[in-house]
Amino acid sequence: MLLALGLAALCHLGGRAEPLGALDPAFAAWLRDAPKTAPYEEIATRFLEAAGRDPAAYRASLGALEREARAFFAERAAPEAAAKRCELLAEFLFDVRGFAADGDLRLAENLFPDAILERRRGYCLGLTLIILDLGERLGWPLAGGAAPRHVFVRYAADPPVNFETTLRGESHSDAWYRDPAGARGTPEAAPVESLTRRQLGAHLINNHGFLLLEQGNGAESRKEFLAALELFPGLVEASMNLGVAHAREKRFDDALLAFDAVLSAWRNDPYARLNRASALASAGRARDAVAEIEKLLATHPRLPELAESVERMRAALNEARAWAEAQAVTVALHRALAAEQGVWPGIPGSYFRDEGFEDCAKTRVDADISFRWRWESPLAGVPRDHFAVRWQGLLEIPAADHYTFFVTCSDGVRLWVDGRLVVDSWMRANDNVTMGEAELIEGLHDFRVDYFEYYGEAGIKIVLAPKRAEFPLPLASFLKHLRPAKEVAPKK
Ligand SMILES: [Ca+2]
Repeated sequence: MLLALGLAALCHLGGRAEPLGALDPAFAAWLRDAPKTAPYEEIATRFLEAAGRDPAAYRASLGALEREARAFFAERAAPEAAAKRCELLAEFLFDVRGFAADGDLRLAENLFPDAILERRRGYCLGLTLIILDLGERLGWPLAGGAAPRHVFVRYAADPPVNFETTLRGESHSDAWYRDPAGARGTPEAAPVESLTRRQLGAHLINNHGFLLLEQGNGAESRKEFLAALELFPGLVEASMNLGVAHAREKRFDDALLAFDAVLSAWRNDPYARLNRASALASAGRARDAVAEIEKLLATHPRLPELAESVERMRAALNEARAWAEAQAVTVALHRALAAEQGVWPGIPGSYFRDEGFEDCAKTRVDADISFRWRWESPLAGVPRDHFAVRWQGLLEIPAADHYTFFVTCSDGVRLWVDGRLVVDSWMRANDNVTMGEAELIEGLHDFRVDYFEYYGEAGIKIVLAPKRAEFPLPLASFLKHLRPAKEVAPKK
């Protein structure tokens, strides 16, 4: 798994590390006029100075590393072939010297080369800068390489050899970095290319800005994203980060413009679409947000961040009382997931040995929510009194209609559809008879029921009545769940 680079998302909240100061703009000014062959050591030195750090410590550590590397290569009759050299470099850095990749993008120590040398841990960009500096000292023709959201090392040879810092120096083809299948969310038609030194410097500024943004310093971060874009207008990551900075400060029009810039460079980029959809939802443009999610699902239904993002967006829409749109994003997500995983009847129920949903005894799939346990325990290992059940799965609505949930239970119950509380009767009562109503659109909805038994008789029964139907229907025919990895075969 590659480490993402400088990818800000609307979901991240800042402020856990020591506050960073803004970069001295002198660094960007120097990069603008620096010669094409400015040494990597000078880039690292000026970057550290601009960040208010001590470059002397970096240079001393790198000098020591260089001496060790020279001794290591001298013992091994240093080969001339690029691929072999890269293999030996990987062995030296990762096996002998113990360097490791650290995926935490919000940790400043993973970016600054002096801190990386001290900790022997860093993320792709910081590790790359160190290796470029070291390689240049050894007289090797190294350059930075860039794929979307990622920077790596390239040895200029025929053919060039790529050196993946986050995978212990493994060598992979450009096609591997491009990954058009989108399994890693790599945008279509995104280039894999070598970086000039100025472009590498722009990456450093962008990632420094990302740290500021994550710390909640939006104003200074935007200055750095703009400085990075001025040096390297094709730095799509900086446009993305700029959009996130705008969105967090509720300048949604500016944010949308920035995300559009990302999408024009990286067609169908799923993260730009997610950020766009979030910004639209936050701006109150619920229908446009749903349309954006539909587009995203068409190209990247398996994106790991998808479910969480949709849930957050749905919460925002529910809060704005855009009920239909909140349902629409959920139904769209489930349609895509169902096509991948399959939908099974029944709903998973987790049975707890307490009333507070803390001590789970068992999770099983229940065909219906219709139980009369009376004075008995619901299942082995769960007490007769003071227990709780949480059912969580899908509700398949066959046609848009006004639906009423009728619940009888002992004792308390709460019921949610697509994150919206529809039934709320959380109390001790042996004859708890309650109901709730909702306009529901067609499709697979999120469905959750929390139930607790206090004392005495226990049981719960839920039926569902569409306005058009003559009688309430058993819930069983509506209950579904996505097939998890491990599951017993469903009954019937
Ligand atoms: Ca009871």
